[in-house]
Amino acid sequence: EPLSGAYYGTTPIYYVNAEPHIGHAYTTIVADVVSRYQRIAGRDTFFLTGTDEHGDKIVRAAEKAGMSPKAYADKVSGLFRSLWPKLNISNDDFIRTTDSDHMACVQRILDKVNDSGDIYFSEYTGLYCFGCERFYAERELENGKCPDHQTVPEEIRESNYFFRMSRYQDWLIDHIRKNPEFIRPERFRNEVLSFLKEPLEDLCISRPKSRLTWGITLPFDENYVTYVWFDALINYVSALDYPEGERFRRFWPVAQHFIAKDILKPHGIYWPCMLKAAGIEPFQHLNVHGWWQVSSGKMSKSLGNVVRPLDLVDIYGLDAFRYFLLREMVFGLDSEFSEEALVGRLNADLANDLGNLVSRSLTMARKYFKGEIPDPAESHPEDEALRKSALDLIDTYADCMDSMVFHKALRAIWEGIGRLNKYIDTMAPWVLAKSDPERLATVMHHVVEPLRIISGLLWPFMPETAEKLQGYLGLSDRGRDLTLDRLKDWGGKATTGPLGKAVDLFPRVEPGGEKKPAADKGGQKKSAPTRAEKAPAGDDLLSFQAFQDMDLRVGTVIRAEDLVDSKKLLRLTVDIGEERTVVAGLKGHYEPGDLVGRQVIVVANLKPAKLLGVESRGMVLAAEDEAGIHLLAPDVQTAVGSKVR
Ligand code: ME8
Repeated sequence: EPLSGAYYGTTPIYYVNAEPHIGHAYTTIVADVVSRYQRIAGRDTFFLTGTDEHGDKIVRAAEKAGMSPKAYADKVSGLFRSLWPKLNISNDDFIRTTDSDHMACVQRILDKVNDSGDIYFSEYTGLYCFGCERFYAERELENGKCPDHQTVPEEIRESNYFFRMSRYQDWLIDHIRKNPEFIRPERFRNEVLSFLKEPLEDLCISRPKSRLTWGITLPFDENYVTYVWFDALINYVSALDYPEGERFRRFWPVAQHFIAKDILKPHGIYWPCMLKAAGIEPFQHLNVHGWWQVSSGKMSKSLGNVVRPLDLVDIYGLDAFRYFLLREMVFGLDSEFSEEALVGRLNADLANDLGNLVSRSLTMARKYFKGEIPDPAESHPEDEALRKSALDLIDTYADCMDSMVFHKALRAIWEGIGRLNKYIDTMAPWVLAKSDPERLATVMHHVVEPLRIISGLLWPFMPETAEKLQGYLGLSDRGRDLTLDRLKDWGGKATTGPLGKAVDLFPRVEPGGEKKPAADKGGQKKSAPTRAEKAPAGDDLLSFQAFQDMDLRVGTVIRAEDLVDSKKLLRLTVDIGEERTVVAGLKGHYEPGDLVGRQVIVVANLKPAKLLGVESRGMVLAAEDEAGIHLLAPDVQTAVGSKVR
């Protein structure tokens, strides 16, 4: 739906009983990506994160650490606060529930709800889980145990204050039904609705000070502190200076919360009811994602399977980490975290697709025009098609971002990268450089403009990389100033200066983080290796035996056919003393007819592989440069089957 000119996004405020791990990093990065997106969409944005510091859980963790709750909360809250800049999180505020403004705001809301008759005092006996800090109804337990902690809850009898949540059940069901996007994606909306089929119980919102003192004192009974969730949820409005604040007026109507499914119930049920009781409009959207899991379990401190964000950032770089989290997880579903998958994406999507595109484009712009591309001449249909697809990409991207399907937004950008790489291959600027300088300028324009668009769309995800790229492209508008509207301004020349030199944006890596030696880049690199690239040293050197193990043979192509379903592949039949079928990526570089009779070098002892249903038994050797792919062959006709040494 159309948003107004403002946007407000929040993360959960994290408990200070444990160090941040990639689960916390994920939600916060998602909220950051969306905030940055909203900024380039031209909206006035406010982005909030913070820490949740009261309650039993924190007291127990502090005791374990031999510290007072306040000193302990200061320390761990500080860990979160100092982590975020390292992940390039652009939050506008960081709230702590121990802030005096927040505490005063909670008391004000409690008074208001109490005055309107929605709070009552009552004796209660119930099953209490200390891990969750809440009472459980029998039917919520699994085999008598807390479903989250797998511990048997303790029976506790005490007098407490209760919030008449049951009063708002019908209103809430109605609100969720009328606003299908209130809780999204849909599976979580359904989960809340199905929970609301049972009668809603009132919520116990106090803890006697005899049991817990680390909390906000109830304004109407100083023998009690506020239940931690009734305290914590209010952060979302206290940070906006509810009720009088200008921020509250401006941003509350467009509030969006980001959480994982573990805290769906407090956010999907308690919070809207609390707001209603306090006379505050409901938030706009609750965006719920799944869990990052490690070896199929939820990450948790007690299981000792925590993945620490900074360890990964140190090894692979921040933007690769941010990209991976957003590309890999489907928002709303669980994902398995694996370092191999991260490395795979880094090498394939970042080093190969994006890195190569940027480096070859800028290299050509500098080589052919010293970075100043002249005005384009008349465009051809292929240029028009590329331009249209690049502009359409902006809309597709915005749709995906508005509906929280980040992996699709990224996939769309990578399809754009693929189209641009293909356009370069087809237009072959290196050929035009020799034959048609005017056409070359037009083509290079159609390379640079989509790159500018891609840099802008990448900024929310990978701010550092995008700004680097915008620098190479000589753009005067960068980062948040390069808005979606500006991106649509194709060829808006005023913003473009001379193109700079691209450094290796994303070096390829091995799992564990070793950068691959330059000579190993092989086919990934489009430009010819220079003399400056040294041979790898030590362990990276190939043994003589390893080379000997390769069975390289001279062969003669006896048949070559088009594989109709493939954009790249031809099927060759090669005589190497016996007939071999070899599927090779030569389409577009060689006409099948021209290959027959040619000599080639075949890797003869390669494991067979099925490509498009054809079994390929071997590979042909070729060299690659800007002009394309060139088959290797002996320099005089040589007997088929001869070994290459
Ligand atoms: O619940 N996968 O704080 P918390 C994905 N203080 N996200 C994860 C995750 C995982 N494995 N683990 C944690 C609290 N998260 C309350 C919130 S809000 C008013 C009060 C993320 O420190 C995810 O966002 O336990 C989840 O909802 C949140 O951390 C829970 O953080």
